[in-house]
Amino acid sequence: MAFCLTKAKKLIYNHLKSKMGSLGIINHGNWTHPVSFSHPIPQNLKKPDTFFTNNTTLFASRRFESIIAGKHLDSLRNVFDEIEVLNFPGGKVKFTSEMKFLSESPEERIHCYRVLDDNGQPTVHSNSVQIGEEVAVKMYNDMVTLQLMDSIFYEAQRQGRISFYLTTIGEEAINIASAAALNIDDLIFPQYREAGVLLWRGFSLQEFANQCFGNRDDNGKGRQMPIHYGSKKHNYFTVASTVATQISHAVGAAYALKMDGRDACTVTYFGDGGTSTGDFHAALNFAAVMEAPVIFFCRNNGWAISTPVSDQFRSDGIVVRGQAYGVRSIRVDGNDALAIFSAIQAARRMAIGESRPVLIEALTYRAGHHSTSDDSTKYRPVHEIEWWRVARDPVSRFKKWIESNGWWSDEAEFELRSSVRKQLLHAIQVAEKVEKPAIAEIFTDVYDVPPANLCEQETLLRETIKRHPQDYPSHFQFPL
Ligand SMILES: Cc1ncc(C[n+]2csc(CCOP(=O)(O)OP(=O)(O)O)c2C)c(N)n1
Ligand SMILES: [Mg+2]
Repeated sequence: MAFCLTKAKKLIYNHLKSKMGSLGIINHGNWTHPVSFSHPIPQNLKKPDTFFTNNTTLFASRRFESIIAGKHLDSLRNVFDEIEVLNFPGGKVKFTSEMKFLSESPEERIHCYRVLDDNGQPTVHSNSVQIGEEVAVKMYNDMVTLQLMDSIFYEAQRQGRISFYLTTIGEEAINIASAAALNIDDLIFPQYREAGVLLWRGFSLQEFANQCFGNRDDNGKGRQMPIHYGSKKHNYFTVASTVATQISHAVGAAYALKMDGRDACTVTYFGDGGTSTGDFHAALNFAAVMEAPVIFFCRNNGWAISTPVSDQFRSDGIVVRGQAYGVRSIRVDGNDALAIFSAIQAARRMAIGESRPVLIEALTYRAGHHSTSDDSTKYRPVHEIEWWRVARDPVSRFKKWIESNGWWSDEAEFELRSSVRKQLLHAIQVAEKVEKPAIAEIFTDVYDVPPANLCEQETLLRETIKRHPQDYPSHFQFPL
């Protein structure tokens, strides 16, 4: 094991060599734990490297009864006091005589990177605006489309046409700007509040509607709850409800990309709540050690359903945990599309070019309810929600910027909103009319040979349909 003595190495080595023999006369009688010196000093201990590595406590906390051994120990201690830096396993560390505990919190919280101010104007010293008109306008188009999709699908759920829905309100910039800075070859491992990434990649409104209605054209064959999108074509892994399980998948996939020498990284999205799971920590550590090209994108929106971040952790958010694991990290304003774009672009370059993980913590606020199963006014003030919705809306902030560049107009706004609304209503009407998938599909695609319990469930379902045919659509009849 590498164990360098950076100061007075030679001196110590010689000193130890001369003292080794006398250590043999130490009285072991009162030692509380067995140590390796109860027998003549083994050959390998004559090397100072091994000697220090295995027996540092010998000089720090053991009590020696032998006066002779005690004297030797004192003289060795003096030598150690001269050492200022040691290369411990894991790296060099400086010694200090000051006993100082690390503070539980920094004096100042880590700063938040932003490019646009609240009025949509670039901050004075910012030179990060590298987006041209075409990309900027597409970004705005997709943010508005995401907003409209959320409001129309949310209403569809309220009307009982779909069983569940979950919006991205307040996180449109996170969705679209991060997607815009990536390459289609980069693999996405999403949580569930990143539908905009898929939208940016070309998943059509009809495909979104098919998934939410769970019809025959849904990629998942209707076997998942609404909003659990997935698309192989768009390199977007299927959403799993189990919070944070995607994080470690992204690390493994990133490692595979690296082994294959691919010019791509993986990106995994998760919320503040996701970081309260063991998966997050294991994934960060694994990525750091394996130098996997993965971008960890944490949407810190303040809430995990009704649990505020103050009940989840006491660290300065998520960004500091990256450093704790040896992962390069940045905190960005999650309501500033340009800051997100720049940070992701730089993170991608580092992840692939330097083969390393990068963590981005986007600070934002979940401006909608958690889902259609939630009423967030029961646990947070309405005026707080309103303030974030109006004063901090990421979409209108970005709009101000494209307007001030002369890339957007009121006419374009009107045209966009009415066209997207029409497309969405049409998509819903179509999706609603498409048949449900064949019921036999419930049992396919997972096992090559279905296990006994699955066969048993299939038999039970057959019997139930036979007994209550009126409760099932006609095409659910046998054979399944
Ligand atoms: C392993 C697991 N634990 C708990 C849940 C229940 N659950 C669903 S969403 C959620 C909150 C997650 O919050 P966060 O990660 O911050 O994402 P956000 O909803 O804020 O976008 C919880 C606890 C779950 N789905 N999976
Ligand atoms: Mg959250």
